[in-house]
Amino acid sequence: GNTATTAPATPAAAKKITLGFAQVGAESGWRTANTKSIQDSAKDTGFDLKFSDAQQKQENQIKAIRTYIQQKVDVIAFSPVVESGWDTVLKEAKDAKIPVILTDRAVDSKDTSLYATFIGSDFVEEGKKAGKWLADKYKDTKEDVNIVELQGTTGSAPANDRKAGFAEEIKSNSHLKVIASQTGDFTRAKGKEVMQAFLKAHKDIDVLYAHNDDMALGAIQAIEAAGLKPGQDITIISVDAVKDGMTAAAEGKINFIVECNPLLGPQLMQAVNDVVAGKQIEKRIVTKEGVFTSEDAKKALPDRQY
Ligand code: GYE
Repeated sequence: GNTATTAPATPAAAKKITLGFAQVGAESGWRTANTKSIQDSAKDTGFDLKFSDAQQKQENQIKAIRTYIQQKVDVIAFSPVVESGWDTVLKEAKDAKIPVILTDRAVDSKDTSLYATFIGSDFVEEGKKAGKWLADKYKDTKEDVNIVELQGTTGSAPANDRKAGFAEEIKSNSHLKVIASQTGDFTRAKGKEVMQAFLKAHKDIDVLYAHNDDMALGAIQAIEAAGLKPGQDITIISVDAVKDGMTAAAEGKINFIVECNPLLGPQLMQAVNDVVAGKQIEKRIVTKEGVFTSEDAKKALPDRQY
C-alpha cells in the first residue's frame, strides 16, 4: 500500500512558538511565584521560552526586548517595571511585526495599538479594598489615626494605583491621616529600613499600609526591634497574600491582606496562542482576587499554592 506516503504533513501549529519574556526582577515573594507560573506554564504548553530578569531596572528591560526583536521571537511579553517611557521600544516591536503582551503591570502609552492585551490585576481596586477596610475599622473614631505608607517601586503601576485607590477611600474621614509615605521598592530590606526611619521620626504611628507583603514583613522586623507589637500596637495592612504574608496574618501580625494573584502564566500562554493564531483577543484581561483578615488567613493558608 501507499500508507508511508500518506502520513499527514506536519501541521503548521507544530512549529514551536518562541516567547520572549522580560521580567521585572526577583524583588518579592509575589515575583518568585509569578516567574514560576510563567516558566511552568510555558513548559506545559510546549513553548520555547526566553526569559530575562531586569533587576528592577527599566534600561535592562528595554535591552532584553530589543534582543528578542533581533532574535525574531514570535511574541514578546513583559511586566513593565515602571509605567512611562515605553513608546519607542514598543514601536520597534510593532515595526518588526512582533506582537507584545503586557502582564501584571500597565504602561501609560496613549497608543494602545502598541500592545495586543494587558493581563493583570486592577491595582486601584486593591488600594480601595485596603482603604475601605481601614475606613470601616475607624468609622467612629473621634481621634486622629496616624498612618504611614510604604510605597512600591517609584513610578510603577502598582505603587501609583495602590496609593491612589487607598487615598480615595480614606479621604471621607478627616481623622485618617497619612503622616509619612515613602518607597520601600517592594523589598523586605527596604521595607525594614524605611519603617525604622518612620519609627524614629514619629512616636505615634497607629497604622502601616504597605503596598506588598514583603515590605510589611520587613517593617514587622523593625516594629518588633523597637519593642512594639505588630498587629496590636500598629495595625498593618498589606497587598499580595503570598505564603509568608498569610503566615504573618494568621499569627495576627498583619491585620488585613488584599490578594493580588501572581499565577498569570496560564492566561498568558492562552493569549500567546490566540495572538499567534490571529484570533481577536480582549484588550484587557483582569485577574480575579479577594481579601483576607487574620481569621480568613488561618483558614486559607493550608491550601495556598504560593
Ligand atoms: O504586588 C509586588 C511585586 O507588580 C503586582 O510587584 C506586582 C507587584 C507585587 O514586587 O510584591
